[in-house]
Amino acid sequence: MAQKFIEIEKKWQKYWRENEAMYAAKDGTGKPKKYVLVEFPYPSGSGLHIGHAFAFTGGDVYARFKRMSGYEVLFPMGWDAFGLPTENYAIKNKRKPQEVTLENTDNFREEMRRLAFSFDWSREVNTTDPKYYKWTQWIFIQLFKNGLAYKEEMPINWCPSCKIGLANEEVVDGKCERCGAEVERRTISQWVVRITKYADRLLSGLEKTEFIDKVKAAQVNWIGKSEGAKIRFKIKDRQETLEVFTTRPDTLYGATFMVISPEHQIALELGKNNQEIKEYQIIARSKSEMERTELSKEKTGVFSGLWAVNPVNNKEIPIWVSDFVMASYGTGAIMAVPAHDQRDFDFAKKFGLEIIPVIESEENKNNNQIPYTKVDEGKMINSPKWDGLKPSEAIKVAIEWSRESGIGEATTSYHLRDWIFSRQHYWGEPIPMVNCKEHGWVSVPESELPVRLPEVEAYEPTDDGKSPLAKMTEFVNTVCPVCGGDAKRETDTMPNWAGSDWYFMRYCDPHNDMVLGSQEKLKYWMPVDVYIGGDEHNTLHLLYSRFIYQFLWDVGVVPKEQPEPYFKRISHGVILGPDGARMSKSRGNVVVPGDVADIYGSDVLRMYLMFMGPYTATIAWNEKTVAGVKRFLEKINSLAMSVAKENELTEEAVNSQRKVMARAIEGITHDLDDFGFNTAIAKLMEAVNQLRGQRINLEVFKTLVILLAPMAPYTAEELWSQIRTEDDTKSVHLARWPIVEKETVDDDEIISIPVAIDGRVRGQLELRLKELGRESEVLVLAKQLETIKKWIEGKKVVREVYVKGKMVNLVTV
Ligand code: ANZ
Repeated sequence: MAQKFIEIEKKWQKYWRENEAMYAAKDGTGKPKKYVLVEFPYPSGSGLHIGHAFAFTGGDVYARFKRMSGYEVLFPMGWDAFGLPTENYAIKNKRKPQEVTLENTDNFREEMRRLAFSFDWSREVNTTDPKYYKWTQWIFIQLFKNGLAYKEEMPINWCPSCKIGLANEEVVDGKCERCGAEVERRTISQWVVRITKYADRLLSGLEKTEFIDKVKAAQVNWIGKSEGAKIRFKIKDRQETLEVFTTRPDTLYGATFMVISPEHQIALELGKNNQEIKEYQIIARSKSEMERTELSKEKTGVFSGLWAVNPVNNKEIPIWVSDFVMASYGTGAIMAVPAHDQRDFDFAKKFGLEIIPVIESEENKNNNQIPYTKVDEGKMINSPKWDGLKPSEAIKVAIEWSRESGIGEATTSYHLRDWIFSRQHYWGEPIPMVNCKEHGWVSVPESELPVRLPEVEAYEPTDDGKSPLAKMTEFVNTVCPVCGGDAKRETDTMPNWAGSDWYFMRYCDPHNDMVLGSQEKLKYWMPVDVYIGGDEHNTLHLLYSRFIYQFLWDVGVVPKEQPEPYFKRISHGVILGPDGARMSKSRGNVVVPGDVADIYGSDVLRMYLMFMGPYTATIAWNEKTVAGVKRFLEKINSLAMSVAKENELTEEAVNSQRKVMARAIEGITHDLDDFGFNTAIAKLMEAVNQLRGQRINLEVFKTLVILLAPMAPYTAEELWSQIRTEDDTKSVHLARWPIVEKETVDDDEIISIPVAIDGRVRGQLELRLKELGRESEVLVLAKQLETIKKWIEGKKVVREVYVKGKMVNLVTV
């Protein structure tokens, strides 16, 4: 058996390779389009891992299914190849990252071909290809020209082991996400991208997508929009005021002290002459944000010596300096209300500060040890101006009062920070900027792009935190594009996110040298209909790429019709080791897809991956089920021997077999549409069991093979080659996805067919099964739909396509 599947795989790989066009997406055909995207991998030296195989198989089954269902499918692949792991590997092995990348991508591509992924290889992209990163750099220049990229001295998270600055997002529990080393803080001059300007757009844009709730929530939480007020407190014996951001102005009477962050302007000033504050600031600087804000952390702080005046009752309250207040959020200062905020409570307890409750409810009446935080229950007390109100009402009254008194106003804060875009590393896109004494930072003229990454011998990160490019004088020294005088190039490179935040656009028009993608092609393919990826990318990658897309939309690079890049987002599950734990080398529970394919063949691997459970679930590997899937494919193979000769079966027998298939077609089509791969396979298994032991009608068997094709492409192709007749397509993967034949079911059953305008579904047409064949009538009915009329009004319909029983597409100009 083993020998046989290897032979079959080789044969069809060769055939598919020679006929690669069958999987190539054609631009702007009359057919409705489906853009199916799976996150492109970082091509590591260890080859495809099981998570890749799982993610890509799901995408592939769906893409094949949609292709067979009459869609023009774009299912591309490429390489997110810049980044530290390759750089580290190359340094260790004294090789060039360019060479290592080439080897790894070649290896990945071969492995993907072996697993029969139907990618359109003519559109392959590689983020490290100068032809590609020319556009990554071009996007940066547009950000700069539009005031969205600026250089600033920023305290950054510094990983002493990777010798690299990390974005906040790359620090997990105070440790470097990649290597686990304790992260320090350092201040260096960095390029920063103003993503915060898009905070509201990134929120409102979600309404135009069909992301599942979990993904939307991840985006919303990350942006962290918070409605509240700014309130200014007088400082005793000083001119300036201290402004705080609070979401709870209702608790003003309970504000018994204030806290400023160690980096607050006032603290910095005091630190110059106050040794205690100075030392506190030095310690705070070495702590990560996570460490500082953690709720359970023991509170520390220093009294500033200053007093503020609570505007609501003119009470004098002390101002403290503490690191649990962050400089970068709100105003970097807070009014502390220990009776109703946990951190303030802990702080007050530690330093013996006053605690005044201002909300009373059933819940907190007898227990003042736990700060009461709710806004929708209880009533205000000890607050003469708004006693008796519910906290939520008092918030409004307090804001109004502060506005009238001229000491405050309603405001909104966001947890989203600007995006630090500089990395002090070699293996990334050079930032296309030049510094001139006279003209400051100037972008490289677009005609000079790409700024190529010089190929050099040594590129180890340096201890002083500078990029290795800084040592390459030939690269560094250049002329100012404005005045022609001496100037120096930026030597930092871009973060890994840069290449991956727009790659889905490049697939639409991968070879265009003039623009990053033509309007026409972007208009046809965008948005991505389904974007498949890991949970870990539901926040940052999704947010960054949505931001870049929205920005490019604003500057007219992408067509106005598509304000969001992704329509649906599917986050697939994680495959655990056979022991139920996360796969890891140290545990020795890693399952390598290539090894499984060696033993059982690629189809078994694919089918098992899809059958083991819901696509979105986290499930442990189970060798027994692999064997079960293998037996199933053997069963289907053996059914081929039972195909009946013409007229061998009675009409009744044929009809009963057709009924079995009708049910399978309906169920499997529905499931695949919903990414229910495991249930689709279960239905296929059920159909096979019902047909077993009989002679089988040829057409019925063909249908079975077509239904199998997306899941087990080799087995289906081989069977098809044995049974196909003259009228059939040469490859099963070009065959039409079956629809339920009308005589097998009730003629009057109503089914609903999507009606698309220029490839985008705009309505649904309800038809009786017996009407499905009447093409001209169907087209007329489609155009009369209320939901469709408004889209074609004033336009000319130049092409009308009806894919029987599947869909209508109207092409307009
Ligand atoms: C008084 C108060 C009373 C607060 C109360 C909360 C509860 P979110 O919801 O995350 O926006 N805060 C403001 N700026 C801060 C900073 N830079 N660092 C640390 N904490 C800061 O949180 C807003 C609340 O977090 C603000 O409302 C403020 O404390 C605190 F019963 O003000 B509050």
